[in-house]
Amino acid sequence: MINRLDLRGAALRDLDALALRNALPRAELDVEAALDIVRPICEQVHAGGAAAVLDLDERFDGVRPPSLRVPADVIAAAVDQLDPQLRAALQESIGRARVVHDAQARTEIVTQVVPGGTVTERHVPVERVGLYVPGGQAVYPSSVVMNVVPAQIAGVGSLAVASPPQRSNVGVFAGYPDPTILAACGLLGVDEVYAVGGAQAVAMFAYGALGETGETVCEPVNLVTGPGNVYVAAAKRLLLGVIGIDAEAGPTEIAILADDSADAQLVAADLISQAEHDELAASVLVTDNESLAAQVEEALEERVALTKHHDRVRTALSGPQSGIVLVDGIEEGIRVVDAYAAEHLEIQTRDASAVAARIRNAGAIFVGDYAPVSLGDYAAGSNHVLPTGGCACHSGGLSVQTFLRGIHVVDYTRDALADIAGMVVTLANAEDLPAHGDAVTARFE
Ligand code: HSO
Ligand code: ZN
Repeated sequence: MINRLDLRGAALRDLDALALRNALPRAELDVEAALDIVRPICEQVHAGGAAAVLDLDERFDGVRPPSLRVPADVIAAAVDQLDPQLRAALQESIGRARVVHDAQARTEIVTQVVPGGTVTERHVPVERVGLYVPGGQAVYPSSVVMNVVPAQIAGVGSLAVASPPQRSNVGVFAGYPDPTILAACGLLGVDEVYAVGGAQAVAMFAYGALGETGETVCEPVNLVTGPGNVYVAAAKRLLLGVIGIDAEAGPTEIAILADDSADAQLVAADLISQAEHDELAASVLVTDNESLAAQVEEALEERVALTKHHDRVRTALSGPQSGIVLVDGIEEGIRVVDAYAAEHLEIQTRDASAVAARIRNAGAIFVGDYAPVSLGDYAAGSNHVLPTGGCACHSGGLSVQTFLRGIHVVDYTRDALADIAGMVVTLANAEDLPAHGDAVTARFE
């Protein structure tokens, strides 16, 4: 069911980092092609405000919400009706995420560069954030937690959530987003929730939305975060500049680096766990042990047949984005997983901590037998919004920092400026920008 790629011997040695990266299995997400579809949708929202958003809800999600903004009593009802066990699990997940993200809070850093000259770095939260929560094939209250917790700890003053209306909702929830999404918002104290999905949600956040009589239904936001399908990614790309974004999330990925000490059943279970998300999800095993590879193939066959979403999982595992990569040793394996830069990387080897310490490129690293990606998805305390598609080479996951801007506050006395004035003039002249130098010398004439 899963492809094999043999990179033993010369096959790996002869590849430089880029060639290696290109040789590895990976999903291609054609965001560019989706731009043409998304552009008129964004224009429609820009021109038509709340009424246009509701029209698009009807067109794409097959239901017209009673109101674009979800009323407070509907959010309260979702919290009330939440299954007690799920409520306890969400609370635990929120609590653990808060512990980890609290530790990321930044303080002001004052640096005295010279006597009388200081640069202070202040960390100022983004004023207003729009969080997108998907609701098609996937309904993830856990993603509400992962986005809202760091934003709140950063001190974001105004936080709005958008999630698609669900055609199958009944009673008070009819025409609104999935009740578990609403309940997660309620538990986190988020009371501004909109029934809108896809590109139109990103456009609504970017432009804001006025109602029929010119009243504000949704204020524009400064930053949009949260995962979504290719249309959400395309809208983020299109509207970047009007808004800031976290990342263009692609299909989820798990890579596992394993040696002969790994348990094939656990490796198979973890590969399947992320394949469950999406037919385009990628599951990649990198190992130096042929017998483990064979055992994992066997275990996949057995386990896939028994898993609920077996069709989706089988498609993901047999797709070109998934595979078992054979390497000569763990050294070579490290090279391969570093080139791949997986969203999630599990290390199931001897001395797993030491191997993990050597990894440079991964969204998150899961060490040993007792840290499966599923733990991180829900309740490790770590964030599960992570860079996909190789973006872990240059980006990290969502954190408190995502919602902060560092602002340098420059404060020099007359003497401190006088001391450096000559060098500023020299540098300005070297760039043929003499007015820059004049702005300094003018202070001493
Ligand atoms: N593995 C997904 C997150 C998720 N898993 C949500 C389950 N629910 C991307 O990191
Ligand atoms: Zn997951």
